[in-house]
Amino acid sequence: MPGHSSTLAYLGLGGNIGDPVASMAAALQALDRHPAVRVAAVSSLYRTPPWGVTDQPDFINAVAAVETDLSARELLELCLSSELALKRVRKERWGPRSIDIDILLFGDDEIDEDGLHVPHPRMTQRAFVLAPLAEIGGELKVKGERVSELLAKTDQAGIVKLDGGGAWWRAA
Ligand code: A4P
Ligand code: MG
Repeated sequence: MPGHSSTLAYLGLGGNIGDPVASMAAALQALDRHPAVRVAAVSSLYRTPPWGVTDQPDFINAVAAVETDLSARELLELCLSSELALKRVRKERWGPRSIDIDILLFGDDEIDEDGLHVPHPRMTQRAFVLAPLAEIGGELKVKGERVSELLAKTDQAGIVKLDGGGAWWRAA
């Protein structure tokens, strides 16, 4: 399509029930199979202490960059539908919150609509988002500040980058 430009979006993935790595890998594979989405880069996996409600198991988190011709709203709907499909599959075995997918960034867009806020409003305070994001996009700016600088201001205690690099989602 001449003159058509796709958008580079960043997704935050996380889970702490069942087999979050398998769920996150399945979600990224499903997104990559969509004709209008290509997974362009994926961070390592990180084991992260629970943020917010701390009385729950550690999370596994990662960030993926996807190149897409979809609108932000369409991408959100695609993410939510693959979340739902995975939760439905996992529900019998492991419980309901095996995976969460957030749209962190959608190009340089600033979106404040019902049910869609981009950049993700809480991402600048969350080391479990910023650490994997810095790995694949440390030079990106969020509301004028570099991701690597935002990360340096957060509490990274207990966050562990797991070995194996960014290929984990293809193997599962
Ligand atoms: N929504 C609005 N904007 C967005 C966006 N940019 N991306 C709406 C995705 N969704 C967006 O999502 C509920 C609704 O938010 C969606 O249906 C969509 O219409 P949600 O993920 O259930 O909740 P939330 O409002 O996005 O909350 P938030 O802040 O993402 O909190 P969560 O998801 O409840 O947090 N600790 C660690 N270490 N690692 C984690 O991954 N995750 C959570 C869950 C808590 N603590 C964690 C982690
Ligand atoms: Mg969320």
